[in-house]
Amino acid sequence: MNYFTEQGLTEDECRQKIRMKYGDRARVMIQKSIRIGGLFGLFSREGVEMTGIIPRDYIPYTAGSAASAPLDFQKEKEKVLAVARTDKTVSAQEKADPIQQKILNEVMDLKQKIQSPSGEGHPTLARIGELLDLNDFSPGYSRLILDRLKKEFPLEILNDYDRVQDQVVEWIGENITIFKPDPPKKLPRIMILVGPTGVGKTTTIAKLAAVFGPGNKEGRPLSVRMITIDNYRIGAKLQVETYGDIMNIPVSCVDNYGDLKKTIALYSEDVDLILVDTIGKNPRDSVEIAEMKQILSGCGSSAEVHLAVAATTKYSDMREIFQQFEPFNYRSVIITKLDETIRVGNVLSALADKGKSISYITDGQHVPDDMHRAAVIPFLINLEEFKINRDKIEERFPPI
Ligand SMILES: Nc1nc2c(ncn2[C@@H]2O[C@H](COP(=O)(O)OP(=O)(O)OP(=O)(O)O)[C@@H](O)[C@H]2O)c(=O)[nH]1
Ligand SMILES: [Mg+2]
Repeated sequence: MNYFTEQGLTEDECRQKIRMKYGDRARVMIQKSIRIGGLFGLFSREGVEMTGIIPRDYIPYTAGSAASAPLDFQKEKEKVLAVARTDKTVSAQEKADPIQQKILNEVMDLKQKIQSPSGEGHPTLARIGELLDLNDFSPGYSRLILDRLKKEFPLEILNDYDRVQDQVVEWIGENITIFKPDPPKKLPRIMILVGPTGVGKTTTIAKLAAVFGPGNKEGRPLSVRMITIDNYRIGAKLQVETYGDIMNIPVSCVDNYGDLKKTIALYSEDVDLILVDTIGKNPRDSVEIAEMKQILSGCGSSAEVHLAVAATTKYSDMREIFQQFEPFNYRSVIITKLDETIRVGNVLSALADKGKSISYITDGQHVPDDMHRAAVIPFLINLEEFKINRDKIEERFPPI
């Protein structure tokens, strides 16, 4: 009983109480603010609690007070320091003394704070974690960002929230890869779109046909042809043919390797670009995927395959789609239906996990206006609740 804990409404009141009870030699080791009095937390008042020790040669004023046994101050100090140094668990006897245990806990707590200069639990990290969650980034993606912050940023920089979040935005941008097509070795360039059902493949094929063909703003309108492998569904065939009629672009429908090969050979004479639309596939049906791959091999090895996925797809499904369409050896991903979601962390996490690049984004049903070449900036400016320094990111991620 060489330790004491006293409370008072003010620091002076508490110290006076200690002096009265234990004399001038009582040493206060821990002082903290507490709520005193009240009922169930109501009507309580601000107060002070002091915990400390009385040196061993002190003889207490009052018989029966908490300081009745002499304390080997040096020994106790060594004991506390030993625990702090080695993390050793205190013995049962030591644990039995609640005040001593309290002091040890405080010391351990301080020690832990000193030993975690990496900023573990720092409010800036907590806020960045919240924002990444809010934007639907995967837990793995968030963990990589937070670990990198802890590793690369000392505490004084973590205190500067704006600087840290600017850096996070930049890292997110660096993780986005934009597809750069190789200059075609020979014409025609063949682009094939594969993907799950209903993601917008046919609409995107029509948008591409319009942008490269009659609506080409980057040079002369290219000579474009559309081929659909979707020969079975009347509606699907009609859909492509209607787009073809409107744009005055010839459309062919085929359903096997031989016919596809012949059609490509026929067009190869005088065409710049062939766009191949495919039937939407259930990514889990590996037999259907293998059949489609066999038919598409009729396009030749120089054909560029692009995988279309809707931005609304959840992260785990998106990873599975990326995996299941791997047999097509797709060169890039087209993100469709960006207008139907405000959060893109799911998309960006899955792309980063699988190291995939993006070639186009589509954000509406209008042909051809709602399709754009992929770029980093639109993804960053749409991040929710991140403050975006537009000039800075535009300088950092110029259009390709
Ligand atoms: N909101 C929105 N809707 C889109 C977008 N792209 C396509 N759509 C719509 O999505 C629906 C399906 O589009 P399709 O182009 O037929 O999709 P698909 O992938 O060819 O479908 P399947 O051939 O059946 O696999 C249509 O109603 C389109 O108008 C987009 O970027 N945003
Ligand atoms: Mg279709």
